[in-house]
Amino acid sequence: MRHLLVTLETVYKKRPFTENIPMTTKLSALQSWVDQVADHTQPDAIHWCTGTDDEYQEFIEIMLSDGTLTTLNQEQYPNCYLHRSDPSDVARVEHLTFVCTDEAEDAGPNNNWMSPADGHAKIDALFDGCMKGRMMFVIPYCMGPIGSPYSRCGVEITDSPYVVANMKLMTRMGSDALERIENEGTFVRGLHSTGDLDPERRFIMHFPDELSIKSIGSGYGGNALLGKKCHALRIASHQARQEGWLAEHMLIVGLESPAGAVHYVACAFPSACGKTNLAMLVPPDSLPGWKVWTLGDDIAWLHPDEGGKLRAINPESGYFGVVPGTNETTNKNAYDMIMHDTIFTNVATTEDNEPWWEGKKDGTPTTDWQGRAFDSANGKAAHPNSRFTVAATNNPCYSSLADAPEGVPISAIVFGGRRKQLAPLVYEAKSWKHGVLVGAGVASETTSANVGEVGVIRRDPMAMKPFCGYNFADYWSHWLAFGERLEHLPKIFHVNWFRQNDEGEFLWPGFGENLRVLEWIIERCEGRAGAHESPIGFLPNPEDINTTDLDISPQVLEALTSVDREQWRIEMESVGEYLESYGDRLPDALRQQQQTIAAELSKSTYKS
Ligand code: GTP
Ligand code: SPV
Ligand code: MN
Repeated sequence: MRHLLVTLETVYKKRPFTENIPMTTKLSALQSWVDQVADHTQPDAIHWCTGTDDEYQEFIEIMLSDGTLTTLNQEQYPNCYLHRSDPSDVARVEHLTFVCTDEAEDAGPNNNWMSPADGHAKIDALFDGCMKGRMMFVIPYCMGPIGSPYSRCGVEITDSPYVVANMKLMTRMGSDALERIENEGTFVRGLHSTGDLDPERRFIMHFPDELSIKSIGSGYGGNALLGKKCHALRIASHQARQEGWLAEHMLIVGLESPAGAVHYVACAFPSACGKTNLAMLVPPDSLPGWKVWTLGDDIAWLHPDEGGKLRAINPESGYFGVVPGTNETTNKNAYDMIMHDTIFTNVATTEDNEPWWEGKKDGTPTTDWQGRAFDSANGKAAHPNSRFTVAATNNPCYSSLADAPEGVPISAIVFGGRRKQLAPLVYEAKSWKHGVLVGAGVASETTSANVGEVGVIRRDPMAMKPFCGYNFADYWSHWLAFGERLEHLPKIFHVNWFRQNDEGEFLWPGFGENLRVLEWIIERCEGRAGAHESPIGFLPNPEDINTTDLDISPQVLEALTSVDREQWRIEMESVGEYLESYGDRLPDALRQQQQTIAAELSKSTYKS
């Protein structure tokens, strides 16, 4: 390893970019962009990432030697490392995230806006000379299987070895991606620097018309791993609208019934609302014969195929998942998966130097996420948004179809949110158009995945509030038009695992037991399960949910499967007001859906 470190020093530090950089790509557009960025940011040296396992190890060694990483207990957690981020840099920063389009209206009220000229000027000033004394890394990556027509490539330039290591675990990065980029000639340009980590000088800017991203001042997750939210959602949603597909904040999971039928389902839940857990679900013993396969846990790219079916790929190849709450009971697959070859960010540690987090059943934290002696007076031991980064191949229920260029056919789309009250366990939309309204009306309590207040209900349409790269009104129009192009429309559902009683306890056991709800969803797709129609959609009767061996009272099940009509009427009114805030661009079909349901709820004859 020492030898490799020396190699980095000699190869890159002795060849400053000003002196004859070797031509490392035959794509001149890429080469000249890299040269120009180097001129602007003044790194000591440049390294083009090849994506090999040896290179990953080399980066790990560099980070261990400069303190970016520390080693965790290698006997219990082989090849696991801990990164403690700057305490001011622990989550996405929606208030510092901008979409820069010529017209503010094109970014929409759902985004912070700046003109491209102002955006570039503001952020370019911060990039001036920011890599002096640092290395610059060029990361070619491919979002989606290298051979898939649905995949799209990008290049991230960064000065953070932590970003390189995370990108290696989470994307298909390196030489193969570079080859595809050179053949295609187009790629998303992502420029990132950790800058000085001062929140005053932190911005994440998107230039959708230029297919480019500039991010400075944060080294954390979605702010810094530009392939993820910045490219695969904000830029990709813009591209998808132009090209006739959808880029969504959705997990993709395969559900194999005891009879052997496999259905693939795509679910959009807001950040920290259960995607990773559902994607890796372990069937409970009381539902024997079911198998669950993970295709993706965060992002889905959806295309109509030649036969008019909806197909999905996961653009990522690894997970950046929430650690707290993970244990043998809630998510055994994830718990096992993160016991090796994992980078932990902002967890606590035990005396034995094992990682520790709230919800872990064994061990006692002695050091908190900031590296201080743990004292509960300082709050939690692990940061609530502490994360694991692992390659998808670590996942015990990883589906090999995640690498299939043609993706998987989708039977159902499921929206969901985190709501203590009101939203029932599950209901089914009456049509695609109604489903678009259900998605547009998603509301959820805010979580620690973003800096800011936690637990406040906000509208989070399609779980895309922080991630849609253009005006939501145009996005809903695109969803409506997209449905017209599908011959076989997937059914659309809404779920809520998070209803609580007056004591603040969850009414539904969640996690593996969520399979019972997925079973109903699949059987509805097959035309088998029962339901009754209500103004909000089709609701299961209590007996339609498989409760074999489930410890749940009839009263609780009744509460979970029914709707308070008056409260829902108020909710629909609020959805209507929210939609109207988008003004003239709001598609009429969506307004009509809302008005039809609001009118039905106002009729006194309806009883839920
Ligand atoms: P992002 O990575 O931020 O997009 O989050 P995510 O949607 O993948 O959420 P994740 O599965 O990581 O879950 C977030 C938190 O919710 C964790 O602390 C989980 O333990 C908890 N959680 C997940 N599923 C359930 C559930 O069914 N019931 C309850 N009560 N909690 C859940
Ligand atoms: C989310 O916040 O939805 C995440 C984590 O998945 S991040 O990568 O930071 O966006
Ligand atoms: Mn997410």
